[in-house]
Amino acid sequence: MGDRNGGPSTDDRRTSRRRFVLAAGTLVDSIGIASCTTSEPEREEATPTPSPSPTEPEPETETPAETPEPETDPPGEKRPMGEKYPDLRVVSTDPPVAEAASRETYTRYRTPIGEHYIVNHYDTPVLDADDWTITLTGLPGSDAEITMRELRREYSTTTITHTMQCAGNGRAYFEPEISGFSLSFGALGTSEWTGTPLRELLEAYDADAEAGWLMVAGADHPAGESVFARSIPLWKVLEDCILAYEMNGTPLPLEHGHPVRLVVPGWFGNNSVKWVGEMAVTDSMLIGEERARYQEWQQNRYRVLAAGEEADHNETIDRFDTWDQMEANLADEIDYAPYVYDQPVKSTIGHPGEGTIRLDRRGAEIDVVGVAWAGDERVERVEVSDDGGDTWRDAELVGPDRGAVAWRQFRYRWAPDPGEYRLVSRATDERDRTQPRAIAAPERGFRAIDDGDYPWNQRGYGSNAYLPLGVDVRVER
Ligand SMILES: Nc1nc2c(c(=O)[nH]1)N[C@H]1C(S)=C(S)[C@@H](COP(=O)(O)O)O[C@H]1N2
Ligand SMILES: [Mo]
Repeated sequence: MGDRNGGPSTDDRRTSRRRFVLAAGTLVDSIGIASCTTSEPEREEATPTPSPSPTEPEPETETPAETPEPETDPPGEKRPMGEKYPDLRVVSTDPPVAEAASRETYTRYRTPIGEHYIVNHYDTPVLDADDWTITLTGLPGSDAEITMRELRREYSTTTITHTMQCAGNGRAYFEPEISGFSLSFGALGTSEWTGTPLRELLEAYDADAEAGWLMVAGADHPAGESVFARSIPLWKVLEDCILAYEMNGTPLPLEHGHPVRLVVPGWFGNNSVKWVGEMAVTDSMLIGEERARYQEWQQNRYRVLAAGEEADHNETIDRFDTWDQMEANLADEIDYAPYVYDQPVKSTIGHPGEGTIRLDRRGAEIDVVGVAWAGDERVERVEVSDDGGDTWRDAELVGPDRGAVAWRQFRYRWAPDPGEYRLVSRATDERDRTQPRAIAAPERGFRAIDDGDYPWNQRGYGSNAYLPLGVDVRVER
């Protein structure tokens, strides 16, 4: 891919077309795709790239798409999504929703802005950073108005590499079909988010560290519509949440929350409220009359509801791992429907994608590469299967290790004979929890967990089942 923006970048590091030497065990930003090319069916006669033999040094592989980040000088430019983000597959234009169009996104460590999914429930607001303020209430003293200048100048600046995934990623694989944005594998990305640690800000205003929750609300709702707001437990806010104003070293693009968004590391994307306008320290989650217009997205929408269940409203809960809540619900240890918070362990193959691979000689190897993440937990292991999950082989964890909330890359050297394969990957986290097999039928409810499957749920949230995420590959010689 070329330089779409034409003009020179402000940051040479981003535009320099770095080359990465691929050697076994070397940490690379982009895992090279060795040996073979995946060709579209109609381009089958394309000459395959010669395969290196294992004893020869591997060729230098250019990063497939070191695309420059789009120019996003505040307040940025609002353009049709398909035009502004040609590497995304547009799922909806009103509101704007788009996911990574190609699995190649998951061969790279850092997701370029142009390949990072977008999920907006309302139209993208255009806000002016220069006179933007965040109202902070629920303090022992008087309410505060925080300017962008204060956020940038008066506290330390932190950068977090965070793997964000929409709770609806994988919704397209639910049967019966679920209405709502039909996202498959691409509502997932890992960016570097830079901003102010909320701990410092809250301490500066003497916020009560014993209060249970922080309410964070976006400014994107049209008049009269429910406010996009989330209640985040204060322990998590104080641990690692930031108010971010940069993404991958550039000012936040409009669609990603310009001028400021919350980032809740490791948790599903719905928690990372964009266009933050209001925050309040509270004793309970958003509930009751007082903030009636703020509750929809906290109490009703982002809940894992089995068929026929209704969302109950709660003042407080004490488990935040989404999968733990599902298990606890099944075991009758909790009586509330799970809230969508921490992400369960999952992996996604980046290469090869669906299609035909030509081998140029017997024994040629294909690198099966991808990413694996587990929310607040570390990934312990990734396995790959070429027979739809009947037999498994360990993949290597490679590339940067930036802590639990950022994905790991994996690589498996595959030496297939000609034939047809269903490639799948399965990750396991540090608590030995692994990906379920398939998405169960609605009738199974949360009992699906006992069968090794993922529970079907009304809004198609949170699936980490490995089978539907697999790729069909045909190998020819
Ligand atoms: N104010 C506001 N914040 C929001 C949303 C929204 O619609 N409004 N969408 C949420 C959802 S569902 C997701 S998955 C992430 C997506 O962030 P991204 O578009 O930067 O990838 O933002 C979250 N924050
Ligand atoms: Mo989402």
